[in-house]
Amino acid sequence: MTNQQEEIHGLQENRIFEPPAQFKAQAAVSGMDAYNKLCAEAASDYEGFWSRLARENLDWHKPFTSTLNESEAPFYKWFDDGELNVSYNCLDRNIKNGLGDKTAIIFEADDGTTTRATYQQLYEKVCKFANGLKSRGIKKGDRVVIYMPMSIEGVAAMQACARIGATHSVVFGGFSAKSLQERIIDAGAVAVITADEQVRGGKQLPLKSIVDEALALGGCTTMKDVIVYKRTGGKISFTEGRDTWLHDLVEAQPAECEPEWVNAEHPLFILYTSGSTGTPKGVQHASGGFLLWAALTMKWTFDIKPSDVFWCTADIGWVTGHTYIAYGPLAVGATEIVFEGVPTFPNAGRFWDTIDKHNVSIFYTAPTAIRSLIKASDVDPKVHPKNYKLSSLRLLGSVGEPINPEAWMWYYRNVGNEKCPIVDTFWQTETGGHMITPLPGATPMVPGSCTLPLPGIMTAIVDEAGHDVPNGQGGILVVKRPWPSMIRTIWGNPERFKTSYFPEELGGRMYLAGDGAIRNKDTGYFTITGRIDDVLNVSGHRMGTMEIESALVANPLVAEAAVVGKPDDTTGESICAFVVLKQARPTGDEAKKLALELRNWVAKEIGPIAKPKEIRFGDNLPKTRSGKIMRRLLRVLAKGETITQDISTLENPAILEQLKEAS
Ligand code: 6R9
Repeated sequence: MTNQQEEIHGLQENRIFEPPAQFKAQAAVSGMDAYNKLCAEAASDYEGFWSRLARENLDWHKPFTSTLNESEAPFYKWFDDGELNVSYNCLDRNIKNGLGDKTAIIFEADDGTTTRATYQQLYEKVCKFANGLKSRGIKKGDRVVIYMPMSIEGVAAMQACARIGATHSVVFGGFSAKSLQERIIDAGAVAVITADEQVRGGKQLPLKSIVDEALALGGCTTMKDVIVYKRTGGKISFTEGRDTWLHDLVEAQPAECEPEWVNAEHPLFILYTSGSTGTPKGVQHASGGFLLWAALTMKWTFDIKPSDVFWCTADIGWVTGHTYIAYGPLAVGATEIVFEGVPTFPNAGRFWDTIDKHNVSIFYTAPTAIRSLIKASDVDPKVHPKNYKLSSLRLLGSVGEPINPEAWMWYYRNVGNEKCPIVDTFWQTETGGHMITPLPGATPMVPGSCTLPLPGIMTAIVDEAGHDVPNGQGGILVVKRPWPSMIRTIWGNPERFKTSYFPEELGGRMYLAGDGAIRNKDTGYFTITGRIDDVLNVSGHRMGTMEIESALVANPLVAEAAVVGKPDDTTGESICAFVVLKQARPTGDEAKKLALELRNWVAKEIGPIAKPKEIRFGDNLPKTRSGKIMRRLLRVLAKGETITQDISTLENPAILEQLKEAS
């Protein structure tokens, strides 16, 4: 391995940070002995381990007798003769335990206005919402799309669906009408819950009109209801018979709603995520196993205590917002922040200011946010975290992409004041919750490494034939045993589930994460080296290169397109598109104009997050004699590096010169 590779893989990182003694003394999992004991329990009696945890951490309406059912593997079932309700476990259970007057949610609006809901108030809101949905004929098993801003109502919408056994599919508010329409059709949704507008960084942005546009695109044959939460009072149009204001829907509803008891395997939600090929996949999660892991990782990874104020900065449109906003914190009776705004408004001190304002004790964000705030505080020292108290913090977390050691150190020193452990949590939409992460009161931390799998999570690194590779040698990250919060299937496409996640090449029983990883020779610690498929990670958002390419070639001007990732200091990766137009290759101002047009086109087709940062025009793309685009060469060109690889199979070497720089 070259020095550069070693650096990337964090192998040269030899700084070790022990968990602070004070933290360790009070931690749920205290010390490596406690961690090892849990791992040993899982290793000696896997089902016994999970069945104990499921009994201890959830309230069951009908207790389960079967823990893991492997009869239809890889379609694994957990606790599948048990019955429960997720919303009951998040609300009623806490009220029964005397937490009715405890604050469940502190809503911090974009403009700094604060609204609170106690567990009792949230319970009433959710029950009225659930009754309102029922009054529209929405029932157990129906799919409901949620296209909402960050709000108490957004969380309540998810909880209300769970309460009546409807399966929600949250679509991130940044997705376009077309993406929304595709998801509504794929899920066969009967209703969309949305808001008139959303507010971000002082600007009002449309939501309801995008829903109108999505439905006008046609094909949403199952769709009957649009329910609209009034966030801004902005002007929107209303379709009689189809559209209802949320406040009208819930007004006369009773504040109690008997939960719908569902089987543990009942689909709690579908969440679309990008894969390497084809359209986004509807990742389906089950009720019991998902909630168990959401609750348990709140206790293990976040060491949640009754007095904590927990803040996960994700959006409910992503899996992080599902597990660590809508469900996990409520399942353990915590107080959490729901944040509407952006990290840079009114200035780049917003996170630090909000931590002080609400005495946040556990803060969970993405490396891309940290890196952009490092930059911002270099430019404007007033927003540097040292200008804030931040004394309420006791634990920091990171999620979404690898955190580089420099960003880790900055976070540790300046935000955590060298007193807070950092949990670098590796997981995915498909895994439902954390997989590999330090435990804050146990695991010695190494910047840039997500360290060790949680107890019961059987991760390994294998080669392409599925054989274990020794520590120190990179390979493919897999999980060798099923776990409760794992993806159950791809909605409507079980075949794709099998081929994507349990490929025959690996024996058909190992979960393929899609990431490369390497374990440290001495410590066995995992470092994630990035996706091994054509999936990009831009600001922690997953995007398939194929999706962006399809969007580009859907433009009448475009003949061909290839999209690759390019390392980016702030966003981790950025999107670089190589485009061949039907017309002659544009240059100068013409190229600039067309690049802008195509970027806006992609925003319209998928959403602004998928906009290529750079577009380069060529007369052709580098291809093999059999016509395959040589993406590895494009990746080198995107980085601005010289091609040193073998190009003997390349049909048209002259094209490389043309694609070297931005048009
Ligand atoms: C939770 C979430 C999953 C992909 C995953 C990997 C990357 C997430 C990471 C990380 C290194 C971490 N990823 N956390 N890579 N270290 N701590 O982000 O889900 O949107 O499905 O993305 O993100 O590449 O495969 P999702």
